[in-house]
Amino acid sequence: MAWFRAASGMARLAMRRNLYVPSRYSSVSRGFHSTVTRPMAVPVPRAVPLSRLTDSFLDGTSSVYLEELQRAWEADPSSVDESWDNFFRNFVGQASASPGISGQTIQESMRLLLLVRAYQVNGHMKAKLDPLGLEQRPIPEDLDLSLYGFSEADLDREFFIGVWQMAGILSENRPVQTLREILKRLEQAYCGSIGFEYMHIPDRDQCNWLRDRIEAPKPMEYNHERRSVILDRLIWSTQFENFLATKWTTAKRFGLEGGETLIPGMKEMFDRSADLGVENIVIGMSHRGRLNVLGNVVRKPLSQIFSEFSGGTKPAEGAVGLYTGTGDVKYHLGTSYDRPTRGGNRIHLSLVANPSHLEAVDPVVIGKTRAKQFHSNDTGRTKNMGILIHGDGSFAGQGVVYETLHLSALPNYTTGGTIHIVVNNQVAFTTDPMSGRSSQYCTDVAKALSVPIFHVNGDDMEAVVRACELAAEWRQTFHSDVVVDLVCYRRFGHNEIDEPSFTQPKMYMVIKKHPSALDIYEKKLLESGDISKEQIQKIHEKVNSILNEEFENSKEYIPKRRDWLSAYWTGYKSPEQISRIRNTGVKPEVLKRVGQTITTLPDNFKPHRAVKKIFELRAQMIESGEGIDWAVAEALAFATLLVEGNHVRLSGQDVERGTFSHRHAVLHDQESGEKYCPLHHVVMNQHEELFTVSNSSLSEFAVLGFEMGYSMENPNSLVLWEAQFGDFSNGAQVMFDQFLSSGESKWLRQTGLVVLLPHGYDGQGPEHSSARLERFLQMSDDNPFKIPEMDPTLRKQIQECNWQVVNVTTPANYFHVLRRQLHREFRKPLIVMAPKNLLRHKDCKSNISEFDDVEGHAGFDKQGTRFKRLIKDKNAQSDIEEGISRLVLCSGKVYYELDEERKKTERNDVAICRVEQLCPFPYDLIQRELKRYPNAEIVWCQEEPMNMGAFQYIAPRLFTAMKVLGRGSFDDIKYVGRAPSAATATGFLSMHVHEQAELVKKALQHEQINFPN
Ligand SMILES: Cc1ncc(C[n+]2csc(CCOP(=O)(O)OP(=O)(O)O)c2C)c(N)n1
Ligand SMILES: [Mg+2]
Repeated sequence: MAWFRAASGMARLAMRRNLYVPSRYSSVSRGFHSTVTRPMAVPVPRAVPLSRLTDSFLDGTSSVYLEELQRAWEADPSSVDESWDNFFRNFVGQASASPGISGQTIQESMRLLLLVRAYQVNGHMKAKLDPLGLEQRPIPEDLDLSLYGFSEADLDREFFIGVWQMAGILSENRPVQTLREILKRLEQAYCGSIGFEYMHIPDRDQCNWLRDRIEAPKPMEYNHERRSVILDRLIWSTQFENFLATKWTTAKRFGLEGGETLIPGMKEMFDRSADLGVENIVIGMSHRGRLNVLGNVVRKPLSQIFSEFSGGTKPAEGAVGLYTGTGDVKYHLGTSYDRPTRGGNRIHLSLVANPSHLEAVDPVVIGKTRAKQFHSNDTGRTKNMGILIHGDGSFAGQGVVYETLHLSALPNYTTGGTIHIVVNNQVAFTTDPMSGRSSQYCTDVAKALSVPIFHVNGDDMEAVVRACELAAEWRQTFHSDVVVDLVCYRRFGHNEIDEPSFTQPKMYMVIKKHPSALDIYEKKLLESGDISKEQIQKIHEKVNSILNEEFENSKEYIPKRRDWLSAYWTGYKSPEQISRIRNTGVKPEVLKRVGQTITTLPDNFKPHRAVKKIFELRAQMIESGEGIDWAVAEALAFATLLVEGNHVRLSGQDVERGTFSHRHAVLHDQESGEKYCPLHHVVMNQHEELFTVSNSSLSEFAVLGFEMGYSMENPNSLVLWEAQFGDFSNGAQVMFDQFLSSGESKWLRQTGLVVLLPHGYDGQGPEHSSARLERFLQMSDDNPFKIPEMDPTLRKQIQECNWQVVNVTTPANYFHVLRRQLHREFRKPLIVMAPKNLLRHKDCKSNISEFDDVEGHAGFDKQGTRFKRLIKDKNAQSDIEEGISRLVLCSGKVYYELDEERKKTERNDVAICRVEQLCPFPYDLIQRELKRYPNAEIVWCQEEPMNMGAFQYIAPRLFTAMKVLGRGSFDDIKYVGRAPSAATATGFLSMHVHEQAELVKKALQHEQINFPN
């Protein structure tokens, strides 16, 4: 084994060198950007004398190969060819089993094996991927025969390559072959129209599975029937764009011209997937070719597409008052249809609506797919699949791509593999790949995962189909992601009115003369005699006449009532339909029973000492019905919803234990390390995913997107995402802006997603205090100067608003606001400013009676037990309290500090009300309190700086409420809180303590409050 140690030492050296020397392919390749600006000298490939092995020859990959071989031999000498058996025996000092094979033969064989390996690793670099032929990629040195000591003269010599326990060329029981034969096979397998990148996958079976297919003895040939279908599909794809271009010459449609083979590729991929058991496909894609996909793949009626082109999307006729939202541009809309497949199956396709923000839809699609799998009990994840279509620029550039890829194998996020297709038109708007990425391929980010990447020349129709089919087979076999990089071009500008030659003159000179993929395929089929000119003509005429017919129909097209109540959503109310307000209290016996379940641990379970104590305290809370804290209230909300048959899923960073060590939803046995989740045992034979709590990857954007997509599938699920410390949620800003706050309005899709944002000023510095409450309120769409209908029987205030923002101060109110999410006939996102120090605050406790539905107890208001949008002052109970000189309105944990200060200062003439629901604004309750305190000075107190927190949102609404009652104007709203600030909070604890004490003191001061001065 000495030889190997020496060789692998050299290999390591060589690898280390590779890390320091910039790639020599960097300076010339169009697609590969190097950080080195001046081209490096390119070493000339040199022949290696047969008799000498050098370190450059034994590079990292080769040494791994030999290592593999040696391991196989050590395990079972008969598993390698006799010649290798002899070879290794020589090195370990054993006698050869059959002398006779010369050292020379062995060395040549070894080199040949390394050549095969080199093609497997780097063959894609020589593949003909660019339809325009502009890409000048130097052929890697290790595909050069001379590197292995071979020359032209050796081509017809026979070589001994052995037979290996490996799929592909090396498994064919043809131990002797000419070099020419071997090379031909390798070139055909790896250097044609598909470049296969898979050697980064460590799993041997997966690599062998691929080798079997890639290195097949005969190139794949489609029969006449398949070819006719492929041609038909390509004609549809091509004609569709042509038709739109002629009818709407200047409309933006982000045409697929140059990448038309995508459509037949996708259709063949879907057909193959359906053959292999897929029933449902969720698709996410951006602008490029989206209309073509909608029309030709998803089968949205062409007349509808054309009608939308002519007049834009319109509200349904005659549907006065029907909620239409703001709508969106035509190339963003989603839809879903059932489509028959080639194999006679039916497949349900849904294209998820998306914003312009490229790639933002990726995690949403994956989350939706996962939810489909849960709700259809698709435990094998073989019936529901996600497909993402990307652009080359955005795939390489957008971080959410990486974040989404990294969800792919996480137990609570996996969907059993997503197929990614990159429509790689080699340009992003006006930007060349050189300026757009630092990697060789736009797909290199996917190499972080052990998944194959198929680069395919988009002009080779059948290669595209092959790559797409192979991707479908891979996904169904290995249940992991796979990438198809469709290398094509963009025939016109970024959109139809853009001039591409301003920035890519040379490329567009080539494109102008370049035949379409359809021309190329038709020519190929004609030449092969597979199809006649007349047949082709016939298909063209058929497609043309259908397109024209549909165009005529589009003039009469009347939009139907919007299809937003899809699948599980039947019966849910749109914003214009009143939904009854329900109570959310739960029967005491149910509370007791689930309470016991969630506070009891199995006898043999050994929790951490501190956790044991926590659970004992929790059990006491349930037993006595007193002092119920935040964590127990949350668990009770989850448990009671589960008992009622709902699904609950909570995800986010460290949510299982809880960032503040308060939740303990998952416990760890201190001896065995086993986990126990009490909420998994609430109902008999509970499905293991019915309650899901899961620590997520350290991502905000993708994880929130995932949960967002998840929540949209089925209304009977409470889906929650918790942002660590609240403040980190702005890493997912696009999700809040583009999806959560405006998705219903743009796309008429509801979600009841709950976002938990820990919030509160307790001296932890600027990134652990704010959660940016003001942003959520600023995005709320309730009119600050109009009081909507507030009568409980007619109230639609929440339905009409884009989302709800609450800052809750009692465990019971938290319990009700969570339950309210599902106990209503519509769904609305809920932003919760969640507490931190209230999690353990002595006064932040609730009595069990505030959770139950029994009449006559403390929590039972006039209307019953439900979420309190406003909590009135705990002292003043009469309808009119004339002796109160100040009404302090506040929200969140500052209440407890104000209450403490009031006690201390004995200011019994000050009333403190908590606005628990900030948005939509509880006008009715605010007015009730204003009336209760006719002589009170009105103060808004917050702990955030003036330009943050709720002040800017509250002020105009409070003013509107006051104006109607004749209680003054804007000037009569006194602000108490921190001064305006750039940073959300001070980083100095002492400063924080000082500021906090000052503002609390000021809210309770005897003198009138001067504001703004
Ligand atoms: C996140 C984001 N940033 C910027 C844009 C503006 N934009 C629209 S298309 C585009 C280029 C996209 O290039 P690519 O991903 O290659 O797709 P292609 O248009 O070439 O199909 C850009 C930058 C956007 N839509 N989204
Ligand atoms: Mg592009």
